[in-house]
Amino acid sequence: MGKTFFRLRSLTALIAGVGAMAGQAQAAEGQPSPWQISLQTPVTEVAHAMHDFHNLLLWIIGLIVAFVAALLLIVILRYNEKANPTPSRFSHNSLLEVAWTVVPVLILVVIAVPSFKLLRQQLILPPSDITVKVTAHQWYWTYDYPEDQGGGFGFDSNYIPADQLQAGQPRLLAVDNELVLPVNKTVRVQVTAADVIHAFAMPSFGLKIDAIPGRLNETWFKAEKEGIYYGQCSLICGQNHAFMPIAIRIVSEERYAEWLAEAKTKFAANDNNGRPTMVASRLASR
Ligand SMILES: [Cu+2]
Repeated sequence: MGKTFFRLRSLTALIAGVGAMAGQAQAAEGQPSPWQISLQTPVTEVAHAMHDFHNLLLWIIGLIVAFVAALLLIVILRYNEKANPTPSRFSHNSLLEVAWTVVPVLILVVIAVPSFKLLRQQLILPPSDITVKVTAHQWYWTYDYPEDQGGGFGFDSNYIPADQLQAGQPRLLAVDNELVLPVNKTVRVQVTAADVIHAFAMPSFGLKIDAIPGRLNETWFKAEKEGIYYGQCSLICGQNHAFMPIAIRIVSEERYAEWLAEAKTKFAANDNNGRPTMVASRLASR
């Protein structure tokens, strides 16, 4: 009786624990959370597609593991020396050999179809509403807003050291100047680097692209939800690689227009910042 009660109690505790973990995983959007067990909440079409693909693969992998484990168990139990003292001596079975060649091929085809679909979605840029240029440096990011889209300024984005954090700012993710962009707009992101290779990555957007000196890479996103989203440089780039986070604040269209006006004054002194003024139409033609 006591034992059963104890078991029941551990089971309840386990269920509560898993529930708490699931709750935790959903608690903080746009950033990792303690005990998170799945991917970060997706907020773009591409990120949703990535999650679906991930879940499909999880099912396929799970079924293969279960199948192979069952075969192993059968072999161990039924064909051990004791249970099967005189083994058969055949070494070929044409039907089986065809099956174990064809079935994996079919599984790969099932994986390939959504995989290529996702790649198309990521790599073929839809017509964009806004362009921003991202330049990686050792060890911070520079964001440029094109002149012909109400911008014409650029600024640096540095992480906030742990002893200067305000309430609610996550350590090693919060930055002084966030990349501000509007919700439900297709944003073309042009990525390059000024020194070594870095990578611009935003898990909630399903976005990761290399920042390579002398090369202009392009990607895109369309965020469905306002909020603050965090990412990190994702290619080891030197001693302070862990100290160049990415913070994107997605705001309403009205707020974005206000921010553009404020930022124009705030970053006026940075105008050009030694860089040629950025014009989206000129960059888009590349
Ligand atoms: Cu980096």
